Amino acid sequence: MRDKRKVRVDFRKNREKTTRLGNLARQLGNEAASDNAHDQLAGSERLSGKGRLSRRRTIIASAGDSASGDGPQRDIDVSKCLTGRVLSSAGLTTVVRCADGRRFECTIRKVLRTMSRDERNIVITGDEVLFLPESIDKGVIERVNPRHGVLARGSQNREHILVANIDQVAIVISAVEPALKPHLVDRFLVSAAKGNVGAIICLNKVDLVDPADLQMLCGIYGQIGHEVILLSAERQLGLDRLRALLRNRQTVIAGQSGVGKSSLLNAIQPGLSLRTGEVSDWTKKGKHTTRNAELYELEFGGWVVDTPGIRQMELWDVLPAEIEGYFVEFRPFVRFCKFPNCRHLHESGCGVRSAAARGLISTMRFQSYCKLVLGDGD
Ligand SMILES: Nc1nc2c(ncn2[C@@H]2O[C@H](COP(=O)(O)OP(=O)(O)OP(=O)(O)O)[C@@H](O)[C@H]2O)c(=O)[nH]1
Ligand SMILES: [Mg+2]
Ligand SMILES: [Zn+2]
Repeated sequence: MRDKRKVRVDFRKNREKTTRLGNLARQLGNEAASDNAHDQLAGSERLSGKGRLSRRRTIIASAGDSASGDGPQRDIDVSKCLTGRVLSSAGLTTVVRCADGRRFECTIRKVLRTMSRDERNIVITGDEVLFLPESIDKGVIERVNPRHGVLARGSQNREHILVANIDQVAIVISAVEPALKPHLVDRFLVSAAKGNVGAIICLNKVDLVDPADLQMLCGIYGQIGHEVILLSAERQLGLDRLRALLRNRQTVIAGQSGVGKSSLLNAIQPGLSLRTGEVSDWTKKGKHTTRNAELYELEFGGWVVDTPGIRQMELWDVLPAEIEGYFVEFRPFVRFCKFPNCRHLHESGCGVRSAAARGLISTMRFQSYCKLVLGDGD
C-alpha cells in the first residue's frame, strides 16, 4: 500500500482560465502550433502565470507516485480507465491510441492542469496515459504515467518537452537548403544525452551535393559514436539503413524546418502521406509545414514521432559545468588541464584547448562547446 496523503494544490480562477484557453484554442486554430506559434503561446502564458493563482484545494494523492516527475498524483479509479499512448496533443484535443488500435479523442481532467507545474507539458506526444472512456471515441485523461526518454528544450525561460518515452532521436540535417548548422546538431546531442535517449544523425538531400564534401562531418560524429546516415528522400538513398535503425524502436525525428523530416518518413513508409513543404526561394528556410508532434506506427515495427521544425534548441536545465561531460571526446584530455575547475575557455594550461589546437578534437565541436558554455545564441 502506498502512503495516502492530502496535497494542497493551487487552483486557478475559472473565469481567467477560460479566457486563456479560449486564446489558446484560437491561436492553435488560426496559425497553428508551428514552432514559432508555440513560442508565442509560451510568451503569453508566462504573463498569466503564478500571479493569478488564487484559491487552493486539497486532493488525495499517493506519495512517491509522481506525474512525470512533477509531483504527487491524484488517486483515480484505475479499474474504470483504459491505458493508451498519446499520438498527438494540440490545443484542447489529445488523441490517444489503445494497444488494440482504438482511438479516443480526449480532453484533460481539469485537476491535472491544476496540479501541473507547467501547463505546456501536462500531456505530450508519446505519453502513456490512463483515461476514462466516455463514449466509443471520446474520453478524459486522468493520469500521465511517469516519463522516460524525453527530448526537451528551453523556450521563453521554461521547459518545453517535445516528446516523451522515446529511445532515440534522429537528428535530420540537410546538406543544403536550409544551410547546415552543425552547432544545432551539438545542441540536440546534449539534449538527447540529458534526456537519456540515443542519437543518430541523418544527413538528408545528399543528391544536391558532392558526397565527398560531407565526409568530414560524417567522420566527426562517427568518431564520437553516433551513426551517421547519408540520405536522399528524393532519390531514395540510404532508406534501408534508416529503416534498420528505426525498426522496433521509438524514435523522434527532429531538426530544422525544411530539412526533409516528413519527406524521409514518407519515403520509408509511403502510406503515411505526411504533408511536406517547399523551402522558401527567398530565405532558403523551411516553411514550418508540420505543425504538431505526431506519433506514427511503423509497419516494419517501431514508432516514430514527426515534429515541427525547430529554429532554436536552447538547452534546458543543463549547467555550464555539466556541458563538458556531454562532449565525450574531451574526456581523455580533461586530466591535462592545469586547473581542476578549468572551463576550457581561456584558462592557461588547458588540455582540451590544446587538443583542439593539435587537431585531436574537432574545431567545430570545440567551438560548439564554447558557445554552449558562454550561452551564445542559436
Ligand atoms: N533535393 C531534395 N529535396 C528534398 C529531399 N528531402 C526533402 N526535400 C524537399 O525539402 C522540402 C522540405 O521537406 P519537408 O519534408 O516538408 O521538410 P520538414 O523537415 O518536414 O519541414 P517542417 O515540417 O517544416 O519542419 C520539400 O520541398 C521536399 O521536397 C531530398 O532528399 N532531396
Ligand atoms: Mg515536416
Ligand atoms: Zn581545460
